[in-house]
Amino acid sequence: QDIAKLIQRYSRYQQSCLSIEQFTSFGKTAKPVESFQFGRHELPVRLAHIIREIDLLPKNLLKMPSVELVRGWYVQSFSELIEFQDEEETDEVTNRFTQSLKYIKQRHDNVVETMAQGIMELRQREGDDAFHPSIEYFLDRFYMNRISIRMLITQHLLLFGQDARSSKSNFVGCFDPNCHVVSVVEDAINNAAYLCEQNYMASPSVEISQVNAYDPKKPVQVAYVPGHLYHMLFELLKNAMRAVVEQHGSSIDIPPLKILITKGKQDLTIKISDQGGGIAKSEIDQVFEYHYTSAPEPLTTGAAAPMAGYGYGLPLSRLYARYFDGDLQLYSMEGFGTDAVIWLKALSEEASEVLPLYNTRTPKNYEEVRLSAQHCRDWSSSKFYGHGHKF
Ligand code: W6P
Repeated sequence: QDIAKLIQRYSRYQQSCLSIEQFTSFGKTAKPVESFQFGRHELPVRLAHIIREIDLLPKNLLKMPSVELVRGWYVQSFSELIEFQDEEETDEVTNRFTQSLKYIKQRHDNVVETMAQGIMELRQREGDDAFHPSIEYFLDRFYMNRISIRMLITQHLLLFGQDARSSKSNFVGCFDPNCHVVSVVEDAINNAAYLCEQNYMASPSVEISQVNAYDPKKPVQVAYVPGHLYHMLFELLKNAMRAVVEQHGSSIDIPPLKILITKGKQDLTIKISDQGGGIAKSEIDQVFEYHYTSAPEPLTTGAAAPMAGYGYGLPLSRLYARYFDGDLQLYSMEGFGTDAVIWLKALSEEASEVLPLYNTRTPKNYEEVRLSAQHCRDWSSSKFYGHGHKF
């Protein structure tokens, strides 16, 4: 059957959003063949949804070689998975499926870099005018879809693959049902501080406190993916430490970072406060853009790993937070400092995947994002007349 037709068909199936509770209970009891039955349908559905959406990108971007390459990977993986639809549910087929997932995961390892490359090529060729706001909208959806697909594949491989973990730890695949938040925070602090020392010969100290509102004697724990939590914390801490050291580097007493971790009935919240001079309100949104144009050259002194200007770190971290229905925001007081806040769902049944879905109205949304950039000027303000208009 024609692959384009199949992609259309699968993009009309509904995606199944799983909660952390579902991931962990499934992971504890499911047999390989059940994971095969779920994955052989759900994975092509999620791939189809995003392939349809890639096809809505502006034509000039779609024609960039890197973007064509990425699209080709998605179609290839879709076709490989479709092959399993009518297969018998035997151990042999299940093993072949597992092997396939391993290769598919590898094929997509460099999607983020390659997509970024395509967008840079477009900018080099056509200038910043080629930069549709629809690209930011797309990338959030595209990378969220990728996070979700890699989660499904990773879970299957960790639970049923060649090097499936011996069940000594309490982990269920990449989930820790009792993730000790302070430990992950300390881990991220150590690595961010090390990087900061390498780059600036100094790093701020960090004061951690926690409040477990409903179980005051216990440390704050949550069912989560420690890898995702670490990723967000490391990114925020690098930014906070860099800001503080650049602001106070020469002085003897650098103001410490303060981290507050709280757990209520619904929310687990982590706040990182720095006194790094802050960012103006007008620049906060840009910090979450994938191609923050005025980003400085990667900050590095010699051989050390870069401390990073704002690259993809912050927008991707926010996606990790939102993936299980949490969020990540910055509150800044310019001239003083910044609070970065991560919200996670405290209850594993409420921590449910948030996925972009393709439906008949999706093309219209892209059109509207495109238009809203010029269209909805129904508040007067001098900043709208900044460039491009002569009066
Ligand atoms: C800053 C800029 C920033 C980004 C993310 C997290 C913390 C901070 N602090 O000054």
